[in-house]
Amino acid sequence: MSESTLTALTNEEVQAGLSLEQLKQLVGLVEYDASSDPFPVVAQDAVCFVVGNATQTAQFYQLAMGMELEAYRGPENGYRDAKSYVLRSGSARFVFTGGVTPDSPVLDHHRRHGDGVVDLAIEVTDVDRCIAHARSTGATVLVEPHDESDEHGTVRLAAIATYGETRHTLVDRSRYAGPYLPGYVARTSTVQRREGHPKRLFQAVDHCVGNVELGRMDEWVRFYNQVLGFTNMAEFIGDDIATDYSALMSKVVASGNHRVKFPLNEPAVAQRKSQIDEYLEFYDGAGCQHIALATNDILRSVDILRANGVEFLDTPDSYYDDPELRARIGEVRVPIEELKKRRILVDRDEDGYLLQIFTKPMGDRPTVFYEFIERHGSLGFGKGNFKALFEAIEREQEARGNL
Ligand code: TYF
Ligand code: FE
Repeated sequence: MSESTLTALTNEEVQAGLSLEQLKQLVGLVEYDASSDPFPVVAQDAVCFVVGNATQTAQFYQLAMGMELEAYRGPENGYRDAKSYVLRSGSARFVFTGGVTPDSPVLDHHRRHGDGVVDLAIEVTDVDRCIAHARSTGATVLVEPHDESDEHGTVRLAAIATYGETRHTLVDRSRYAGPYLPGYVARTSTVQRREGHPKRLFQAVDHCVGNVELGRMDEWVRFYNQVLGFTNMAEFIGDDIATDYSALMSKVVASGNHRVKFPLNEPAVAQRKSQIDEYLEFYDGAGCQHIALATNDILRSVDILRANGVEFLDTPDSYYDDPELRARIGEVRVPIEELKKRRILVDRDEDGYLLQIFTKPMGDRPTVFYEFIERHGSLGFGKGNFKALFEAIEREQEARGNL
């Protein structure tokens, strides 16, 4: 394998002070040979949301989620239609857009879907090659490859459609040094970090999950296999879990370096209404269900997030008191009591263990939520927790009257 095909740090990771060693631990980054990859993916570039009020959402993500404002685009700099705020936490970049003019298409999107993810943007090394491959494998090209420039340089951009009204913008930012994208201006937070508040509550995006319509999961797995060259990861939720715990099926696809991981869920037919059906009903179609954020100190992050008003799913005491769980988990970095106090879940597989916790839906609709995950060798997604997790989700679903 030549030097150039080895996984290198992205600019965002360098800016965040992350090393390859840390990324192996945080998100399970692996070395791979990009030279034979038809669609070489560098990293997730941004998670782009449409929200009802981007101005206040940007404040919430600074105040409660500890993110830093990095860039802005809006009427003040010639973009009348909408306001967009770009926030960072480590290498993770979120963009929040809200409509300004009453006829903005952003507002049409929001009317239908509510707050949600419109774009899982992906950084690539060669936009034209990726688009040529995507087109030849049957993808819908929404935006043709083109350059956008300003005094800081040039980015090459294109976009392909994925599930629902979600897209993947492809970005080559190797010739660009400005704030986010041309058209944006640098903006820094006016929010003061409080005493004792750490620099960041998460360092990177670990995975982004898509909910797709009944019977369409395998179609979307094939899309990621054939169009983006993603490979299937071992973890999946099959019929067994679908009928025993919760009516869903799930498979995971990942980019060659595993920086980008996309689990895909579909509802399964069962006696009860699936959590995926609830999502599809309230999002009005397929879309991004949860974003998992990698942290190197989930205990501290959860304490601060809770104090900041973020609500997490509850886990019953019986989860922690189960001798089978204790035996399976063995030694983790803190006593189980510390996890129990915070309702953090733990799972172990042949590679190591992981700690994880899930928020309640973040907005008004029961759609998008977050997961916080601290990996210690495990490359999984918490298979051992599916039962406890799905029961917790179903308790919430029931409280909403949607079960
Ligand atoms: O990403 C995952 O696969 C885990 C488990 O509706 C999960 O976080 C799967 C489906 C779901 C919620 C969580
Ligand atoms: Fe997850």
